[in-house]
Amino acid sequence: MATERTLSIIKPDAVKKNVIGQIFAMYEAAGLRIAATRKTFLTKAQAQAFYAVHAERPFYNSLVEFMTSGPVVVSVLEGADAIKKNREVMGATNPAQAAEGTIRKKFADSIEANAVHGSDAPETAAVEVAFFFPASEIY
Ligand code: IDP
Ligand code: MG
Repeated sequence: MATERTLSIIKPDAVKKNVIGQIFAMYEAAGLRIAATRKTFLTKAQAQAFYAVHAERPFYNSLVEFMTSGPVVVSVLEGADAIKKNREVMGATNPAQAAEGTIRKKFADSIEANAVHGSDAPETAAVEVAFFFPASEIY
């Protein structure tokens, strides 16, 4: 299995719940290393750009509002098969469908306020990692 990097965002709902450490522990228990991390507060322009792929979706404006409603924690996770492994530990987009033991089952409130973001493929992971971190800040 290839060593990969993927982007995680702990979303405003989970940051408000004070569960950053619990989510980091779930990444680490899944064999993912935190290669870079930063707490930040997305501007509207940043949230719009990050989710530009969803611009035509009915939930886009609401998603941008939500993602700018409080601070987030952006991280680069690294490990064998990291992109897929992170999607597994995250759980389904809709927490009502998320498996037991996943981050979204444990911490998500709704299909929108669903605790975490994770890149979905190698191409998007590369773009999303570079969106937040220069190579010199990833270890
Ligand atoms: P993902 O985060 O599991 O990859 P995507 O389909 O890429 O899910 O959607 C991006 C984000 O948009 C979701 O994590 C969630 O916050 C929000 N979202 C997705 N579908 C809906 C919806 O039907 N209503 C409201 N928000 C949604
Ligand atoms: Mg997605």
